[in-house]
Amino acid sequence: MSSIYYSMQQTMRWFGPNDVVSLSDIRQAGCTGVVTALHHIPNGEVWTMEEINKRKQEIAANGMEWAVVESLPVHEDIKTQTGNFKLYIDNYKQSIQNLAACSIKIITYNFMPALDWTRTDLAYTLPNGAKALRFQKAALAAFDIYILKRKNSELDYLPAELTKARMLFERYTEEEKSLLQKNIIAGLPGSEESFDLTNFIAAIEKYGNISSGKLREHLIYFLQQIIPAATEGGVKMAIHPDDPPFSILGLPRIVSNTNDIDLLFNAVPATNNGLCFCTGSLGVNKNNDLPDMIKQFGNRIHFIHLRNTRRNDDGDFFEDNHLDGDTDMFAVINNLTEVMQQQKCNIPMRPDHGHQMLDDLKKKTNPGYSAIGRLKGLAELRGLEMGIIESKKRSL
Ligand code: DNO
Repeated sequence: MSSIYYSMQQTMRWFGPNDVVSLSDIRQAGCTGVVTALHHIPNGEVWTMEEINKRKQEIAANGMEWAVVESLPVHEDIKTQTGNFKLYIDNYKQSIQNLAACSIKIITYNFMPALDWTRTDLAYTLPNGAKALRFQKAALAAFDIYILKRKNSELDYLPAELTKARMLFERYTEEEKSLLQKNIIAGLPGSEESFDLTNFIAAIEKYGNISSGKLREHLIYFLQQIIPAATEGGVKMAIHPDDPPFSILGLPRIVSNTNDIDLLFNAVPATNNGLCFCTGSLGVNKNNDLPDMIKQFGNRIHFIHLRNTRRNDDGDFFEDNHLDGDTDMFAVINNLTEVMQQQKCNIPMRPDHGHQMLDDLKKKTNPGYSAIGRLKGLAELRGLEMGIIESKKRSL
């Protein structure tokens, strides 16, 4: 075996100049790459080379590179194939071309209807006092049935879930009700949309006639349009899986498991049509065998999010320490290491989320994206990867 050993490029997400975590903090955490987006450009508009270069230079001035775009947003009209979707697809292609011309060659995006990632509790206190993000199914049901009052929503839950949701809702104070609503629909960090109750109802009504089969057709159409432009520019597109990986609030979800992902790759075979392998999202479904998925989709994994969750039998989960939880992080990194040697590349990885802990408990932080929790996660993951690589090298 050659002496070059490929390993994950360490990166962190940065929400731009207004982020409380600075580029210097990210560099001190040991990162060489930054994951960011032009959040100030409205969804659907073209990212110009001028704006891209400005951001790129700011990162370079801090001694790092803009390694991955996360996200280049897919306009809701594209997902529903209504309104100006053709124009938005053209604009999307143009943004891909502009990014390619600026040498930024990995783009993450998602195709989740209306909402991006969803949690019900952003300050779940762990026994050690740190705070984690949590998804509680009964809380989501309580929001759905009693706050959103979605038509026929009761039909989506089991009798035991309905009872739990009612009991929970009856216990909520007014303040807790509005916090729950805000957590679910106001938009978590990085989300492309933010809603109040009225416009959220309008947004989900647009999906009234869109089954998961239809949504998949829309995604495949979108891929057929954009992947040739990506291939031409040498850009790797990395779709982010659904988080959580199941349907919520009656909305279809189509990137949740091996079968879903396989359908997309079979429909549009170019390997530029790839995946952001997010262990935190996929790991919530106990039927997803993550180490196995890495083997199966190895040549399509263009970006990695490492995070661990712990679920219970009710369908709830919370974000555990990066090395604890239901995902076997050793097996995940071990298989990713194999993939990188086969593909002969260093795949960028970011520690996805982290607990709010230590000094960050006193600060106003972006939920999931505080500095110290991510620093801890990254340090642990980096150590685990080094151990795996060194043991492979030394046993040769
Ligand atoms: C949550 C993130 C998501 C992700 C987007 C990608 O922390 O993983 O916001 O960035 O879904 O488009």
